[in-house]
Amino acid sequence: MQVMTNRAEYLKVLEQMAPLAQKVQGDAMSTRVQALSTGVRSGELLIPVVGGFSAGKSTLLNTLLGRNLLPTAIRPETALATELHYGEIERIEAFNSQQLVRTFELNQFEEINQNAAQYTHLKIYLNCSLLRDLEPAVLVDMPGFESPLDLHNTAINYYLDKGCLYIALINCQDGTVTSSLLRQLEKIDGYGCPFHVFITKTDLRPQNEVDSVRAEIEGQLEVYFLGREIKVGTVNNKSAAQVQELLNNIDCNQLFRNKYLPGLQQLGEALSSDLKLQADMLEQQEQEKLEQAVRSMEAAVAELKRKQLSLSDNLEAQFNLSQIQQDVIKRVESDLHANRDQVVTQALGGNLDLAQATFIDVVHNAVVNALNGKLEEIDQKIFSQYQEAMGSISQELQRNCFSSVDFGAQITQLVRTDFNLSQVVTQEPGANLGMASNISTLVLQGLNILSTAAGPLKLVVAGVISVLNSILPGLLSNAFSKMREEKIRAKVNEMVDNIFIPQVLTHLRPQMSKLLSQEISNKLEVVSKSFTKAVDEKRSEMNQIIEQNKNTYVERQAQAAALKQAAEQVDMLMRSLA
Ligand SMILES: Nc1nc2c(ncn2[C@@H]2O[C@H](COP(=O)(O)OP(=O)(O)O)[C@@H](O)[C@H]2O)c(=O)[nH]1
Ligand SMILES: [Mg+2]
Repeated sequence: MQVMTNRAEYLKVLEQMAPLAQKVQGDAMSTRVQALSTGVRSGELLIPVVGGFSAGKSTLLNTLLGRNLLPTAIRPETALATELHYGEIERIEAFNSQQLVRTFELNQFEEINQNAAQYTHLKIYLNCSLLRDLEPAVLVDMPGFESPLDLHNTAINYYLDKGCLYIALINCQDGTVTSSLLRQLEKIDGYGCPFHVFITKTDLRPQNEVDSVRAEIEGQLEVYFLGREIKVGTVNNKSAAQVQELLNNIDCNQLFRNKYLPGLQQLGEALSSDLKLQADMLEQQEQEKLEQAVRSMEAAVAELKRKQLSLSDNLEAQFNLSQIQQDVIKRVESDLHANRDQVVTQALGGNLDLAQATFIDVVHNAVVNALNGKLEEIDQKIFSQYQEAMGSISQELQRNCFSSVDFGAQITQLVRTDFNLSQVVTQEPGANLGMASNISTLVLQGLNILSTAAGPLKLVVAGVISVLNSILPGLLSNAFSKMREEKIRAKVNEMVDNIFIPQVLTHLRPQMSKLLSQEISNKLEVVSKSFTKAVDEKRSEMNQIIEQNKNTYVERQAQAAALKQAAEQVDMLMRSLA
């Protein structure tokens, strides 16, 4: 177990922040400080081991553990995301969403696999020094990027989002990095998370071929990451020395800092500006102005609601949905054609399950690639629309009541703080069911903040995958029972191009526009609710200050001075962190 100086430092800062947060009216700030303290105190650092189906992920972890524990060579639908924890009593815990549903012995994997559809993820507890020394880091054995089961995908997406360092594996027999892995690495990198790439199964190739595959992949990564040099390591089922060395040198302190410092800083800034605002309000001599400010806040809530309605009514025009939909379908079509041969070979070889998994993987990557950037632009656009709405309220307030305070900026800062908090406060993987259901489970430590704002693509991708899962088995077995009689490969290819792929697109097209609008409506709702909540918080603070205005001006000035002093203390704490 590494000694975590950063954890201790952040906890100390949060401990000092707690009484300062209590000085602001209302308990929302205190609750935030508490929620973050809980997150920091119990925070685990997840290290997902990612890579395509059959890349050798479970085998690598078995080699590291020195025991043949995790099942290998299993079918995609039985693969469950599995956390590896240190624990004196060895066991496997099976979860369904947030619930621990059953505990198994280590040798009961077969039974777990048979019922895999019922679980979201597993936690294995092993009494071994590797895992103990790694704490608070936790290795996670990941299934391929897309499981045929929605339930499993919620957990997969959770880990893909929440890791703080990633180990990516590529089967050296593949020779290249797939586009899905590249996309994944790009996303990880975009979050500022480190990743390490290894080629696996190097015992199956002569050394010179392994070297050239490694050089090839390093070249590919360098091009993709614009000239950055990324070293690729090697492992096989006899030696995991290079991964072991990586694990020995993991800097948990640095990882911990990456994960928690930004949220802590945001919270500090929000607290400081809240204290200053309340001091200003106390010093305000004209009661009327405060009351006017409360009315402006009420107007702001109404304005936010109007904004949501007007954007929802014009999704198509505002966000150019049909163009996006067309681009996605076009991309899916061309990627399916490009990967046709591989799928046909698998299907003609009788492996319809594998053909289906490959097919889904291709569509998944196509959708992710086509939407890449676009939905983030939409996020930005939604956010700035709301910011703008707050801006006009802010101006009115500045004119009428508080010339020195930018409410719009404060509200936006609060919303950002809450989004970040919801990202770092630990939950069970199954809780992350995409935005729609998050809205109904807005409770985190008694605080109404959004539980993780589920990456930009999740709903669409999950929707597409579930459409494919429902139509593909029928289409595939139908098509290929006919095709096997055709024997001639060219003829089969022609049928795939002209009948099979168009059929898939026909199913996908109407779903795509439905999913896109649904995704954007959900985003609107989430953003609208967060802004409304922040405005409500300010309004209730103001009402409480108005109550206090029974006190004499001198008393209020003394209170204001105390608040300003608290704000300075918070600022000082924040400076001590940098
Ligand atoms: N020869 C050899 N086979 C391996 C190696 N790693 C994995 N395999 C085999 O490849 C298959 C898939 O491995 P698995 O660990 O289940 O892959 P996962 O799907 O990424 O977890 C299994 O049959 C493994 O025995 C390796 O280094 N050498
Ligand atoms: Mg596996």
